[in-house]
Amino acid sequence: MPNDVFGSLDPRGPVAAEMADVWWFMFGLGLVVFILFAVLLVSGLFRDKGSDRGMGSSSHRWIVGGGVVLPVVVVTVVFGVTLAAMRILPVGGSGDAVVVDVIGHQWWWEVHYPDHDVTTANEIHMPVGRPVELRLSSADVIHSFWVPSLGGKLDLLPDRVNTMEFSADEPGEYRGVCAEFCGTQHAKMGFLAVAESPAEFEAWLATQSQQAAEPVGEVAARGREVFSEVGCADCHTIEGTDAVGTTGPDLTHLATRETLAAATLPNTPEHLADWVGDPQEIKEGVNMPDLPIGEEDMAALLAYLEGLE
Ligand code: HEC
Ligand SMILES: [Cu+2]
Repeated sequence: MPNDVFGSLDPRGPVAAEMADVWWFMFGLGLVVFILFAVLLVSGLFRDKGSDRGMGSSSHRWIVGGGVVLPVVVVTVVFGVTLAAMRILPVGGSGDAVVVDVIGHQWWWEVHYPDHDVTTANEIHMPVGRPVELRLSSADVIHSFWVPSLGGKLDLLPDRVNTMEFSADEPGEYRGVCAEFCGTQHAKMGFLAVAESPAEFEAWLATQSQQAAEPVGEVAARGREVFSEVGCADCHTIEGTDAVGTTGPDLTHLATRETLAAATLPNTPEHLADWVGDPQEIKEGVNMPDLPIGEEDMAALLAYLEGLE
């Protein structure tokens, strides 16, 4: 699980930094207007009533100034500052960007690196300092992609691809969320953006582009059979085996991931057993059934899954 959970006001990348600057500017401006308003209100309350007589034209000026001129000036300034910030936001297409296709599902994230033939889920690895071009779409309903500390936030739509870029200034694990209500388990649709050194990123790509590890030992080998027998293979792909389902996440390198079920649980043997044994208990309504599996077969299955490095 991420040990660094930053918010949008603690930016870790240029896009998020620009957005945070605009936020602070608007906050400051709002504060000034608020104080001005409060001072006028209080001074009006304590004014001597008698002195109001004959001030018709001055109250007119207050209404035009405070009700029309001031809002127009404030909104125009905010508009200008926002436009200036938007100009530096990349919208895709910079030459050396890492291209990542992200497909939203109820309630997890499918992640592809088309240039490297890599597929994973709920984890986006990225080299520090290099832009990532995200091509976002959805397999079902509308979702929204958001990593607060890296910036962005863009909808994933079923019928088109939305593109956005961001990058990270320093290594770290940045939590992302689905920011558009997409069904009962919307709140458990998280992911990690993992920013690492270019060398670590290349090593990660090299691992992920390989086929699944062969099971070590008899128990794990039996686990691979169980995976097909009980129907896991209908929904999950494990490269290099006959499991080619696409309803659920690709499990080829499951053991290298930090979380399970879209950043809902840390990826430990205990949580893996809980999840496979009773996914409906952890994410009610999830598109993975509770399958009846005998104790011995379950132990074999878990041994196999834990070996998928
Ligand atoms: C009907 C389709 C279906 C079947 C059958 C199925 N799964 Fe899943 N599985 C899913 C879906 C969908 C998810 C994603 C759930 C989520 O996070 O919302 C998932 C998630 C998982 C995950 C977590 C992956 C991750 O990276 O977060 C594991 C592990 C897993 N399944 C293992 C299994 C095993 C083992 C079996 C067989 C006992 C199995 N699944 C059967 C659909 C299925
Ligand atoms: Cu969603």
